[in-house]
Amino acid sequence: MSVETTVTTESTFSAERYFATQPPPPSLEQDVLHVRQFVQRHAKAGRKVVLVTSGGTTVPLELNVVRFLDNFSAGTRGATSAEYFLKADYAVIFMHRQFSLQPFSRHYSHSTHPFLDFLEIEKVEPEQGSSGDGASPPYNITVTPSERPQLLEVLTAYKAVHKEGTLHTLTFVTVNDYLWLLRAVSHELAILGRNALYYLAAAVSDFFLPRQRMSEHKIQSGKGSLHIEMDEVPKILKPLAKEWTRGEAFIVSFKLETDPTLLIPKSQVALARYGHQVVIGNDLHHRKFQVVLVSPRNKQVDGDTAQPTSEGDSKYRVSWIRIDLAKDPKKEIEEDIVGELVRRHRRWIDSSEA
Ligand code: 9Z3
Repeated sequence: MSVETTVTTESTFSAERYFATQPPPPSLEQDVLHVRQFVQRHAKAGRKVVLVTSGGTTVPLELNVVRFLDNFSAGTRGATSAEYFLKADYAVIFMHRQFSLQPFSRHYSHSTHPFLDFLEIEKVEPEQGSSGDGASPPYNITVTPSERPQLLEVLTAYKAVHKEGTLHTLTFVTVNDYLWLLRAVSHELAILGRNALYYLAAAVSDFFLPRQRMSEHKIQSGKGSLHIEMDEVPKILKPLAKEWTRGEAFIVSFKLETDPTLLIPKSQVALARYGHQVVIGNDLHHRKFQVVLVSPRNKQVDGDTAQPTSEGDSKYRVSWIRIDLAKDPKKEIEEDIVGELVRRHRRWIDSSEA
């Protein structure tokens, strides 16, 4: 079966029209209730809260879904960054694609580092003279010595986060789940004003098939090519920045390109269009060791350290973050990205208090 897709730009949905015509996910109310409790608890404690979105959204082609389009993302950026935000004492709402990587457990992903490979079975010899009580198993499970230091570090951080209740997880699958959740969470985060940070690393579909035009059952093959006309997903960043967060929250979005020369101009276009604080440009093949932060020049937030740059439009500040994986293979670029954003967010909060 060959699939041909057509995109018609006239069919761009506004956010309002989108939410008036596309149904909310069934678990929305419950999800929002839990987010509200989480946000209120941390607002009371005076803690900053970050919403991290992570993983790719899908676009189902049928109501009884057999086929769907997917957006590329393993969830590494989001899951790794969430850990660094937790380390920086943020409470984290981790909104991720079901089954994509999660903070802490990402270190033991079944495909790259399966934990069963470094567990060992040790036979326990019964003590002399004891006949064994039959209650304790004759085996111990131990961790391969070379894996212990890392496991201890991950496990200690994981247990501390659990004890403090600073991580709340939400799940989406489709772009529709994502949009409804993002709007609802932003309403809950509004009570935090400038103490809220958005870190939008999820790879979000640009096109979708409205429910009203979806086939109920599996699309049948055998009739030649398949033509699907999709509508444009509303540009949600604009209402997010201007209305839902009332211009108070610090919003960071990601721009993914495969042509690196487009990173800075496309990031500038996004800032001009949506009016938020930072776009992080990353290209598919270099994303693990270089990204570019583009933001509107703002003396209060940039401080005097902002260096003039020859790249791009002078209305924007452009700063690259690069790491050298050959020198330090364990280094994660997210550590530096989060470190820089935490500093900028601090200045953003201080600039309103000044
Ligand atoms: C990103 O650019 C993320 O950094 C990646 C992370 C998806 C590249 P991984 O999870 O990958 O570490 O494997 N996210 C945003 C992608 C996106 O959909 N951006 C939109 C765009 O580029 C704007 S919201 O137009």
